[in-house]
Amino acid sequence: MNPEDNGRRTLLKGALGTGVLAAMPNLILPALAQGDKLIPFTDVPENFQVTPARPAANHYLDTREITSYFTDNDDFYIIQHYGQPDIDESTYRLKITGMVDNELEFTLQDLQNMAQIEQQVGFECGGNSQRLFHGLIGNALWGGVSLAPLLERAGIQPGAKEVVFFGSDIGNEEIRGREVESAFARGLSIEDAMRPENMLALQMNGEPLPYYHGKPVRLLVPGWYGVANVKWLNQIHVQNTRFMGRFMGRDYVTLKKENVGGIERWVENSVTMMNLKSAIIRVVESGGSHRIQGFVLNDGTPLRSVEVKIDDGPWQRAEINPRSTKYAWKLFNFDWENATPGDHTLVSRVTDINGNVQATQEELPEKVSYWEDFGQFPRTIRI
Ligand SMILES: Nc1nc2c(c(=O)[nH]1)N[C@H]1C(S)=C(S)[C@@H](COP(=O)(O)O)O[C@H]1N2
Ligand SMILES: [Mo]
Repeated sequence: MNPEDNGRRTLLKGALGTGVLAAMPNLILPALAQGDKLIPFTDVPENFQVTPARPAANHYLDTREITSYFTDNDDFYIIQHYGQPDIDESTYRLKITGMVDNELEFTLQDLQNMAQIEQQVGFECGGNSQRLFHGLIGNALWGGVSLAPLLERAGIQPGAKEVVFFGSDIGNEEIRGREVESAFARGLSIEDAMRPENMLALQMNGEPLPYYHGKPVRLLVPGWYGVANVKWLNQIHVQNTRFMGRFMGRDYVTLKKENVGGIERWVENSVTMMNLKSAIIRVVESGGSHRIQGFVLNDGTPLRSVEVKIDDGPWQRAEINPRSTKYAWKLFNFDWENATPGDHTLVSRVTDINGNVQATQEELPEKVSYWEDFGQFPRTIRI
């Protein structure tokens, strides 16, 4: 029995007053039952080890071990660039400043007293990669307050262009020979900031936001790469210039060759919405039959299909977990009939309703840099 599923059941009952979701079978990626066997990938080095989350360290998932729809709070990946500030909740303040009619300040209690919303949101780090078997991913049920009404209450002034979200974590950056103190921050255009799905999360899977994940308040921009989801949020600033801090202008900047109005150019852009991506995370054998499992993440565009290809065989349709909501990750299953002993290569690809197909590495534009690694990911196993 998966303890997390248990927690989810309690939580859904409490939060929604219904057991509808909980009553749905957890048919995708159940914990390994007795007699089930994880088939080892031959592309995972023997010394590949995932350590539990620790203070002031990054953490990723061992994707072979994903067994539940919501990622456990203690296991959800962690990326923090400037350490982890420990914020005293009793003195915590969130300020809204800059080009607004009313500058506002909220205590944690103020935010907790507002109308609360809940959303399933999964995301990945823009630096997630095949090298980590795509372990920088997670999916959770987030609770908190909607962002747009707060910005409306502050009253964004004409001429404003950008909303900047500052975390309370501060690092020393050397910029052109000069040491400066800099807070983790990201900017959104006014239009992007006003998306109705953006929220300030106070809760994660029914618990107060954990320390590692931005306690007490973080921004969530559903459908975007993780870097947009500013943790330990303490200031929202409205301004009339683009924000060009490290995590907008220097890091999390993709480089690729693109056709720009008929001219081939090298283009750099800050990572924004998640690209359409799927990957195989494990193969389970049970009673002689094999099941290939994986995940999909994207910007929320509905999917048409996920397909799996075994060796040089045809693309075959996988089954997508029906409980997945718009911004949650989508887990998929493929029953592999008559798997023969020996070495095999497995790959998945996802197609959305607009007909966008996940590209192979070779089909991607030249040098989609380290950031945004969303090509097809062939895996090798031995049966
Ligand atoms: N304040 C702050 N927010 C942050 C970061 C950070 O270093 N500091 N890292 C970002 C990055 S790069 C990612 S991928 C996500 C990771 O969120 P998680 O650690 O809760 O999984 O948080 C984002 N928000
Ligand atoms: Mo990230």
